[in-house]
Amino acid sequence: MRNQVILITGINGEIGHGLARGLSKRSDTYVVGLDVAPLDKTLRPLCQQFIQGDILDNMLLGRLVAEYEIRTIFHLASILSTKAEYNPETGHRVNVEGTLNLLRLAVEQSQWQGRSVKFIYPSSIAVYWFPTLADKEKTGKVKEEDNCFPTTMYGCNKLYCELLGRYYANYYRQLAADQIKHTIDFRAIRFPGLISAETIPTGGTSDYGPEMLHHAAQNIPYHCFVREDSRLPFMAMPDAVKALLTLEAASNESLHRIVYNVTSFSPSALEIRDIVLNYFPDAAIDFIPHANRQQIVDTWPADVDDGAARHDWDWQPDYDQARAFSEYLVPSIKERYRDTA
Ligand code: AKB
Repeated sequence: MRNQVILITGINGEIGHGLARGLSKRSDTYVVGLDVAPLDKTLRPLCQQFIQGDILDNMLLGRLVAEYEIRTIFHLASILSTKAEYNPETGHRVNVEGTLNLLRLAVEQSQWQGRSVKFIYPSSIAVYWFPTLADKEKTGKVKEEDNCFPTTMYGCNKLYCELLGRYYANYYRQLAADQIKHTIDFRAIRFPGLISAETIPTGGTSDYGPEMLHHAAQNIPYHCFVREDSRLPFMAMPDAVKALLTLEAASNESLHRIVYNVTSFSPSALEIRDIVLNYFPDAAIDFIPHANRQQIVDTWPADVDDGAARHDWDWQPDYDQARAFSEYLVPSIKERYRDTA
């Protein structure tokens, strides 16, 4: 008998750390982690099996089908927006071809099991585009169906993979004589910038938020790569994990869409600096905008409308801006750097 498992790809990543911890609180979970890098030692107690490998390796994915009965896939493996801009073709291969491989694996699994496999996909605010700052400011909270004209490889990848998930869930092999009954139950969340106390982001456009805080806690001067007035939606990592687990657990009947916005707070970069200085008054933080990265930030939304998630699956962040810093980020980050600062 194969173990019934939850597969987390990219488990070593920022969301992966939080999700593995969140799932470990459930009694009946058997988590299989997959990552190109060796498993982070802090994750060892949280992951029943770990496979080091590449989501582009079809032989490896074939082994997963043979060895496990995968009930849910959290497909977190991705190359974030900034990193993908430095190598767009690699970004496309990992973000799109890798996702296609996992969608095919999920369909194959669902055929073996005779029931749908849940596929939970973290999309991003990177799918949105505003031509001018005036448009961005005038729109305020953007809805899921508006402004989806991404101008980064990562944003294009995320939008296309949302559509791929919808295809595999509802239209896969629609012309075949033997229509397959069960495929996948695809559900996606468009995440804002995420701030974790446990990990530091690598290669995202929204990284200035978490970087500023982590640098201050280590007494390292920080040159913020966006203007003071730059504004994006953000969320504390525990809320991102809450959103993934809540959406995964939601009944099919309650869901009226495949892709959902979620968010919590939308500070300007200057407001983040002021909050950070409040907790780390000696922090050296200045603003030296990187013109090209600034250009991306200016096209992303200042805020998103998460009304559909609140209506369909009772989404509600636990951490607003003040609580995120006072009760989660600052205490945990101070503890993390206690011996280094
Ligand atoms: C990035 O900045 O690339 C990510 C995101 C907002 O999707 N953190």
